[in-house]
Amino acid sequence: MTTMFSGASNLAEGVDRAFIFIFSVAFIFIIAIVALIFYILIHFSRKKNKNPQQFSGNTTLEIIWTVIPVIIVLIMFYFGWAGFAPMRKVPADAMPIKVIGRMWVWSFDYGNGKISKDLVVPLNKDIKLNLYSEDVNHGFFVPAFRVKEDVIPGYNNYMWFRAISKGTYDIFCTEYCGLAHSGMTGKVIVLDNADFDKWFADLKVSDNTVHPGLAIIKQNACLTCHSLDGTKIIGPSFKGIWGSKRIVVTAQGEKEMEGNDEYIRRSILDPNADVVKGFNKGLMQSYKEVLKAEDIDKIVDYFKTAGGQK
Ligand code: HEC
Ligand SMILES: [Cu+2]
Repeated sequence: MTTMFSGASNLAEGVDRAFIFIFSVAFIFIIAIVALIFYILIHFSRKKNKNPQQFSGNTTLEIIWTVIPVIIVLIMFYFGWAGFAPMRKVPADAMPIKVIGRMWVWSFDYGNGKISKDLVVPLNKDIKLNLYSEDVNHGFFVPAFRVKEDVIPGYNNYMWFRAISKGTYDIFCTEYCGLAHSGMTGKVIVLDNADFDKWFADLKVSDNTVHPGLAIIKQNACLTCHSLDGTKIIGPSFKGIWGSKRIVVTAQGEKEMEGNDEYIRRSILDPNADVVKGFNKGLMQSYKEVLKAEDIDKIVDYFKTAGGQK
């Protein structure tokens, strides 16, 4: 069935209806106003009207140009409200998924041990997204679903939707959240129920061509801030991190630290305790809530055995 509404979620139609109405009114008005300008320019030109006249007050006209816009604006409000109200009414049996925004990556926690960087959802099922930020303000936006909500640290925001057509759709961050904000994108993948169940039950990390520690580093987007080839990005490169010396700034002053097991663990769990000299405090957030102890073991092992390179 093709209609004028092409959004991929149940909420899209309400948004599109408001948009189409407001756009049509604006379109009709711009045509009418421009036409009127030309009419007045020609009809009331000096050539045709040698003697200027003074007018004042016209009650009929004033009533018309007050009442008609009020009605139009109230209709806009009606469409806006009718599209918006259902967005805040989450069905009681919606499937909850936790969305975590952090500089500059989205991740989706399904609560069964499955954490994904794509939002995978079953077709025609109500989904509730609980939106959390680990650091600054982000905005979670799926244009094809016509849903968008702010993701604010310390405030548990939410959204819901039901995907109504299979496919892959873009996710964007719509609050400027720092250097790589424009790269803070993702995908929503809408699957059949059977495919979704298979995906949902499969808990192993699929990428086995790379070191498991590197796979975890990639999944958690550590590489938006850390390179593997020695280049400084936002943080120090991982290249040669194992066994090397660096100066760190602590509350007690500067000291030299070696890139060993204990230091790397602390850097990941409590990044702002020892801040590498020449880099900024407060950019890297703790991964205490994100990485399991065995994930960190794998990262440490990757640094130890592969030296933090490809
Ligand atoms: C938003 C940017 C950012 C992200 C994402 C990030 N880091 Fe960092 N990281 C930094 C900065 C900046 C520093 C240096 C300041 C400090 O020590 O806190 C740092 C320091 C480190 C250090 C110490 C490096 C050294 O040479 O002493 C390690 C280890 C580390 N990060 C690991 C990770 C891991 C693992 C991840 C992903 C799970 C990660 N970081 C994600 C910004 C980031
Ligand atoms: Cu963001």
